[in-house]
Amino acid sequence: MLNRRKFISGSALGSVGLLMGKELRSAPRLAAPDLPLVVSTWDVGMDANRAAWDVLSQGGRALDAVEQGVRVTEDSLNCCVGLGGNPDRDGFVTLDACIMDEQGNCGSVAFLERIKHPVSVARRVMEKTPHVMLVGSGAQQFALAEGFPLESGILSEDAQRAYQQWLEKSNYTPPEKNIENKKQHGPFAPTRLASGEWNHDTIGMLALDQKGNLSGSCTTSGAGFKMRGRVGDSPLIGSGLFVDNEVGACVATGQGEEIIRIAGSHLVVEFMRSGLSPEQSCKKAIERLVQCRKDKLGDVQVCFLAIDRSGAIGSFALRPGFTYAVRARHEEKIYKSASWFGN
Ligand code: SD4
Repeated sequence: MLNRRKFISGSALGSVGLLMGKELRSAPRLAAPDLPLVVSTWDVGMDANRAAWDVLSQGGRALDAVEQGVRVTEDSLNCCVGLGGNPDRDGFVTLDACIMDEQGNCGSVAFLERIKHPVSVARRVMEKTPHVMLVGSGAQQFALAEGFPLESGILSEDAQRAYQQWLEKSNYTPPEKNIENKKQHGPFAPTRLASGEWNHDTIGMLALDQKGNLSGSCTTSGAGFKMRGRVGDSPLIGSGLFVDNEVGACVATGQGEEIIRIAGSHLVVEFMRSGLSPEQSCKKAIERLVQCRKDKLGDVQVCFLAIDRSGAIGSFALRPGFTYAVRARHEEKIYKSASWFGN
């Protein structure tokens, strides 16, 4: 049963201050002269933000910033985003990404194999086709025609090791069916990594440029050892990402199936449209999920990160552990998000 007494209000969390070097609570609202601004999910967002900042600080466009920013993470061998990520259960890395600009233009790719920068392919879909989304071999064919190189498809060392380990049991257990985990930890058991951390196989980024225009991007290798062909929320406009220049923008990370069910990022933006702050809006979306799914949520994590058009930043997650990185003129910091289950 869900226990609402566990719901800790944002204001109570505000007094906790710095925790593990990360500041709890969302960043302060930035006055217009403090623009530009970029935020992204998880600690890996720090490096990605730097690349985005190079674009933004020179007066560049938010759209270019969010593309350049997450390309850094797609390139990195130190995290699971991009081709370095964990494969599906058949041993192939399949990538999902999307991008959206201040005019409602958007592009996305899903189930894309052997292409290093899905976010850039998504941008080409947006700019060079009459469509929003290309998937699988069609997306790869388009990428090749656009001059993206075909990569080897060989798994990274870490992914190879993880896959070999997974193959020992080949245990495909979608979170809501993970009975053992439920028995051990209750219906909202912690997520799966041996290290105890959520697997950061996704980065989502939102930027507000000097002109006050918003854009966002999201890129992922998706859930490790997923069924072949499985696509999560990350490439789905409205689920993994949504941008409305009149209101704000939101990006999601965590269990894609749950985020899709509530069209999470769009929902957060709509809450902002109704006058709620970014943090209140993220929190309302998590509440909606909890309300809809009750004890069906299994051991999943779901996290939202949002900014409004004036530069206010907010986040909220289902469970503790979600972090996000902020880069603005006077700050470069990782924040720890509040969550439904406290911190
Ligand atoms: C997915 N939302 O494919 C992604 C996974 C994720 O941190 O965000 N992992 O469901």
